[in-house]
Amino acid sequence: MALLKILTFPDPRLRTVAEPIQSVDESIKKLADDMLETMYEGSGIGLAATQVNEHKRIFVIDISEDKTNPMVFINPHIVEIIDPTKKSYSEGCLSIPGFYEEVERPSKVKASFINLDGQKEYIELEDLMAVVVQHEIDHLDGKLMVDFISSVKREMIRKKLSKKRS
Ligand code: QAP
Ligand code: CO
Repeated sequence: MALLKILTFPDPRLRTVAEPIQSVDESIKKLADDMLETMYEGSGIGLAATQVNEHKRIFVIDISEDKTNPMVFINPHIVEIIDPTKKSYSEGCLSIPGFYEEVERPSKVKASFINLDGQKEYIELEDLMAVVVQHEIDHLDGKLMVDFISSVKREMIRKKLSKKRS
């Protein structure tokens, strides 16, 4: 296992659109392992490959209280918006350390993804799982939670994080 370096907003590499994964081989399993270690080390609940400068369509999450439920999503898609009613959640991001902002997203969605055994899965998501999965898929498309807040707030965050060294 290895810790990976997390890119910080406004690093332009966070805007890269990630490429689909062709086969779930050992290099992908190692990447997933390293991403989980990096996410736990940063006390995160979700981390997308884009954030560690690997532009492949994979993210890891663990929303369990005791951090014992790692999940790996490969080539994820939102296949259906089951309940389009927007729900607001105070989101954080390991690439935007120290800032939490309210973001509205559809409250219930159906997602598909490939698991580490290379099999396709479908799951219905609501509550925090729906929020985190939509947030992580956005990363793979080069989108960040700050894209959904006011430009005044976004520029303030950009200025504060630009002054810090990473
Ligand atoms: C995405 O984000 C998420 O500012 C995952 O100083 C989180 O794990 C989506 C973190 C919440 C929706 C709701 C943030 C750690 C972790 C920070 C994270 C920080 C340390 C963020
Ligand atoms: Co994030």
